[in-house]
Amino acid sequence: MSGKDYTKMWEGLGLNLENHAGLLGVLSKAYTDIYLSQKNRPKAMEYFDFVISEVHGLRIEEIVNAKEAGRKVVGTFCVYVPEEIVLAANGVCIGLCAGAEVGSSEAEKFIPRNTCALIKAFMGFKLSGLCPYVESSDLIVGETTCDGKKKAYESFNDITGKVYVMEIPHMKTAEDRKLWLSEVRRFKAKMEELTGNKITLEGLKKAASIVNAKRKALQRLSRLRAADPAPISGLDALLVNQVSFYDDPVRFTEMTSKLCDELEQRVSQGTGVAAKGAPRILVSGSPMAIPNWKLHAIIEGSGAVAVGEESCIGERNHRDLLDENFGSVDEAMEKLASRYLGIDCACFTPNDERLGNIKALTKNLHANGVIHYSLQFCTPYMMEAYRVEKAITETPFMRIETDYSMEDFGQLKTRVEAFIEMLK
Ligand code: BJ8
Repeated sequence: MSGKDYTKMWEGLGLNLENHAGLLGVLSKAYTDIYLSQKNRPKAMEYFDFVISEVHGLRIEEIVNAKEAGRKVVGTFCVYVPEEIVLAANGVCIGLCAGAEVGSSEAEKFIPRNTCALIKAFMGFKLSGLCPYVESSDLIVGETTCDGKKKAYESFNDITGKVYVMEIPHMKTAEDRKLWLSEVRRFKAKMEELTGNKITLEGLKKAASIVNAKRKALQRLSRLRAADPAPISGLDALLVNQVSFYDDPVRFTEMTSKLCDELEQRVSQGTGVAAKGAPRILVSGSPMAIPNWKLHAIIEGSGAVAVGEESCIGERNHRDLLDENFGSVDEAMEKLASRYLGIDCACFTPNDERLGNIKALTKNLHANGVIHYSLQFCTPYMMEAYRVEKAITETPFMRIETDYSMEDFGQLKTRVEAFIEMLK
């Protein structure tokens, strides 16, 4: 942290100060052990180190200041929620997914034990008074993607009183597209009501260019990871993708572009984070929210490099740009609906696009192994892993199911090491 004392701000947000101090201590230790111990990191990662050190400090202060200036804060849990609409209403959009095992016993008073770790974590963080993002949100947007989230939002609304749910269809027929377009329009109306600001064509154009610029910077980062030797570790690239959900989008784009400039130089000089020819792994599946760095730490601690994340905290979030060629607010809604319905979440059936996307990514990133990662009890991704395995015929494949605890760390490490050994 910057050394500034944020206690008053945290108190004002209603955090449990004792629990919160414990969480920051654990986070800081994990970050030092996993991130700061890496060798040969790009210099531009210093910015992201700083962001993490201030993730509950300076960034929250910025958000609190934005609220005082009259802006509304919208927390989201899913990449289907159109960020452009939030920005066009002059709102602040932040991702709320949580990646640490916190407050499970509290969460289990509202949801079953066999719920995925991500859902348990967002309930647990709130119930333990640990999440300044949830506390600063004026509106929390949920979605009807998987059953676990859909039902957890009912309890989450009982607890917070600020949940709004978007209905996401589970197929992509013409009728589903109509339903989704009407949901995008309903969300626009909700944002106008929340903020008191009319969403205009000009506002949407500006928002589209901000969000597309962020996507382009992330796409550039993704392409640079195709080089051998890889110019950046998977851990660092994952972190950049995680930060993209929290940071101010314009500043984030600028700093990610700086990182990419440095990576381009590294590629031209043949500088990498691992030796040329080191095994290259594509990680595919459930999202990895901050501070879930477990699998990447295992992969990279075993002598391989994670070169891509086929995940919502990764490719699924930035692969498709919004078509900015719209001439009216209604046309913008249609383009938004179409762009967001292109996302290939395992909650859809059928979801064949995802299989093709994984194959293309494996080829483009020159991955020589695919590790399919599902959070335990994440039925959509656990189920779809079987179809992915059948589709990935030319590349060695491995399926992993785990949660946020460290109990299976040793067992996973043994399996991943054996897999990587086979790739050499
Ligand atoms: S678009 S992946 S962000 S829903 S891990 S809570 S799916 S049981 S997070 Fe997701 Fe949107 Fe899909 Fe992406 Fe349910 Fe699975 Fe838990 Fe999950």
